[in-house]
Amino acid sequence: MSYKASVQCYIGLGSNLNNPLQQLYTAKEKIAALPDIRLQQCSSIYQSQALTLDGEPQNDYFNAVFEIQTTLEPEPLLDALQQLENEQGRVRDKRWGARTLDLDVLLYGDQQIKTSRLSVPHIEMEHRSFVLMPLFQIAPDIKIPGKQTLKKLLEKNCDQVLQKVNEFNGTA
Ligand code: A4P
Ligand code: MG
Repeated sequence: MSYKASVQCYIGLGSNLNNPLQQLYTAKEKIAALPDIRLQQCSSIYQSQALTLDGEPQNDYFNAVFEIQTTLEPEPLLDALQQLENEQGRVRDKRWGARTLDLDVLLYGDQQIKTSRLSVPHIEMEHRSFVLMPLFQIAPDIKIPGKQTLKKLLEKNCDQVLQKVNEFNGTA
């Protein structure tokens, strides 16, 4: 990592294709190996039913959240994550379609970002217990800019069924 100031970020991981647990383990190794990123914390892995847009059934998802420190600006961070998605065989056919690996920028420091490529905080995160729960596990006091406390958001989404299924063997 260079001596540029680094920013604390949270990345959401999701997979529901081609051995999702292995996809997440591979993603962890690849993220930890990126030169401008330091992997600080990994949540447990949680399983949940796929949220879909078209009602077509999909395999269950496995989700997790990582805390990283990075010297990358927001869009170069997105580029690096999308390259990892591509390396793990991500095919973008339809929105919210099944995927080998999805890497979302949930939070980038305390910044609110709105560009053609990036909305941060991630636009859907406040409605998703499969994001809020793993985030709460590793950063219970984190502030989500422009939103209620994480605890309040979790209470609002408490009807979503989520099962903790695996660990990443502690921190990186
Ligand atoms: N983009 C904008 N903001 C961001 C951000 N904060 N992080 C843009 C990452 N990308 C961001 O994403 C489409 C475009 O969103 C990107 O090119 C980027 O410029 P994509 O990954 O290609 O497509 P997508 O993932 O299908 O769309 P979207 O809207 O990002 O979907 P989500 O929010 O990722 O939801 N059910 C369960 N149980 N668990 C899941 O993880 N995930 C989804 C997908 C649906 N159902 C799920 C889950
Ligand atoms: Mg995505």
